[in-house]
Amino acid sequence: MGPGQACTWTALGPLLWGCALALQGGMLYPRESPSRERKELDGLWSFRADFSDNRRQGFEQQWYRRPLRESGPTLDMPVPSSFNDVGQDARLRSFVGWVWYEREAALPQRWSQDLDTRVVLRIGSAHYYAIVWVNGVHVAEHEGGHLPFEADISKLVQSGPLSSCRITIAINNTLTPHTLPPGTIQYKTDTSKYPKGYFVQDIKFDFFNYAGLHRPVLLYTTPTAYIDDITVTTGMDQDTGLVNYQVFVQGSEHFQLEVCLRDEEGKVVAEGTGGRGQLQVPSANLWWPYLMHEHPAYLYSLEVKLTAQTAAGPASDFYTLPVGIRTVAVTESQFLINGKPFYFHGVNKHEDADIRGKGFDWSLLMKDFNLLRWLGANSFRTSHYPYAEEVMQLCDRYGIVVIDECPGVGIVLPESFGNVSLQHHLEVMEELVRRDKNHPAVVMWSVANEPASSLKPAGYYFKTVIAHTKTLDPSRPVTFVTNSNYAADLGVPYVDVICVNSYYSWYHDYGHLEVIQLQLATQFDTWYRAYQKPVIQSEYGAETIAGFHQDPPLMFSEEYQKSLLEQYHSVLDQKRKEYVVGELIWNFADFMTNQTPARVLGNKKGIFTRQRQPKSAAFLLRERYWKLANETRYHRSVVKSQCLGNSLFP
Ligand code: GCB
Repeated sequence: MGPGQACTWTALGPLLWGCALALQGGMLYPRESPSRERKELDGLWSFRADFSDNRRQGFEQQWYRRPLRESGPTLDMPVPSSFNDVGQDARLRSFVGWVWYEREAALPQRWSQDLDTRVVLRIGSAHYYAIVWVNGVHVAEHEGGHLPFEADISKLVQSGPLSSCRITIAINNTLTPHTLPPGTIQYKTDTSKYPKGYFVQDIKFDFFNYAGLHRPVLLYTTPTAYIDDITVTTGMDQDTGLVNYQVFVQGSEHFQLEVCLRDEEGKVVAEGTGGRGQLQVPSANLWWPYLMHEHPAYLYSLEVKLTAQTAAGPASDFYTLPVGIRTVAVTESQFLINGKPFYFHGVNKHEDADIRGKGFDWSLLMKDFNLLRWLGANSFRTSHYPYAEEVMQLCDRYGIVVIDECPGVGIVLPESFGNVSLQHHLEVMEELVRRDKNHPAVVMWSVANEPASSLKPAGYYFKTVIAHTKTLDPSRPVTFVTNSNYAADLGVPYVDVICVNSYYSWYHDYGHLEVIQLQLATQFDTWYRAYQKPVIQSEYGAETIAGFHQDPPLMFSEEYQKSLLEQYHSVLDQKRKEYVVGELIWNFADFMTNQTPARVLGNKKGIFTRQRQPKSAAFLLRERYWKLANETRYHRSVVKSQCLGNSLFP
């Protein structure tokens, strides 16, 4: 399929998406093993934005056919990173349309010569729509900026005497009413005010639409007969852990599978054969959240070995998957992990930082996890899109519980509730579940944030998305996030847990902290009375400029943020004894948004600055979270054992 056929380009530029993706195969994270190799392609890529009026020059001149530098001037662009904030060109910061990335990759000789090797190109995230060529040949297309996609490029790299391959990726960040998240292009046609052809991208969500190759790009190999996917669900029978596994194989009809589960010491605790089965682990170590057990986040290793008959003879493939044994359940008023009540005391995050925008960065990731643990946070929501796979792996390893959200944010236009959008939303949920289903840290799916779900089609729309998600994964509850103002929310009846955002004394009754307690108590009682489901305060907070001080507290000062939080906490302390099962602050850190008069260099509701330095509220929250952890019966000794060096528990 050529680029012209893939999508419909309006005369003036941005895209109307018409391409439905058929989901094929698994999306196992590429791990090295005796049968698999990886080659990272991070670093500097050649880059060129297509500034032509219709943004189509790159396709008209087929920039993918030759080295990009031969098409015109290119920039050096780091990968992973957003392209927006790296340079000094204001036009690039707000660019809407196609940008082109290119890089040559030198291949180990055996990859191109050994015909029993399968070579795969994997792109962790390309925001928003991507088309990929290798040596000028179209190999993949993908819609959606927060989930990985792959192309099997073996035939291409094995078809001639090649020692390298040229990878070209064209990426379009245009959002339409049918993308997730949605957006619209507004054409400004008044020539007394705007130059000819002028347009801007309008979005209804509150974070900057960063774009580019945001996550690692890599090549990896498998044998031609290979382990394509593994699905694991876990349970408990008394103190025996149950690990149900299913393994999918591609490339051979004649094969054997052996699986073995090892504990953290490397000891084999259970073994099995065949494509599906149940492993039983006597006296299992459960995967517990951070601060809930003296040994949280216990991970076993599921080793899968495939032995297949291929035309060239027998071949083996090995893949090792970390497995946490845990259960999740929801009652009328509780969220249970391993049968014990779990209270979410955590944060909402964004993938966002200076210069790199949404680009993945190990140092930033470790800093964030160190801050989360310093704070005593046991959970976060991936507001408002799936985060990098490496983030999810760290959550598994550190016991940070995740509400895993899809990019269904800013869905407010009536067109965004039609069949085209619905179909795409279902596909995104499939991609998300396929990617994250095996993470013990993920305890709930969130299908959207604050959609305009009082609009008539919203009831059917969300009923369908939630039901579909439950079919994809019957092992986890499903939610979507509403707002306290949306009394007529047509989606809420279908969720398992009610997640509600509210901004009392911020977007309403500005400056009047004294009304928070009454309004918040009313909010909780109203939602609980209507549905008898556990409730999470999924967002609350106040805009705060670090270093602004006012006593008595005034809006935007650190004191106001602290006082607002304290008012919320006193109601949360009453209601968590009844049916409130969590509180997630908005937001972990300040983050970039579109420029508007209501935002001062972005959203400043972070308890940390964008550079990850604490505001006063961070210390308040830290004290609260450690106390919450300490109060719970099961946690007491645990918190003591994990608080070495924590002055709150000397
Ligand atoms: C919300 C949204 C979040 C915004 C936040 C705010 O309700 O879910 O995306 O950033 O409010 O600060 O206005």
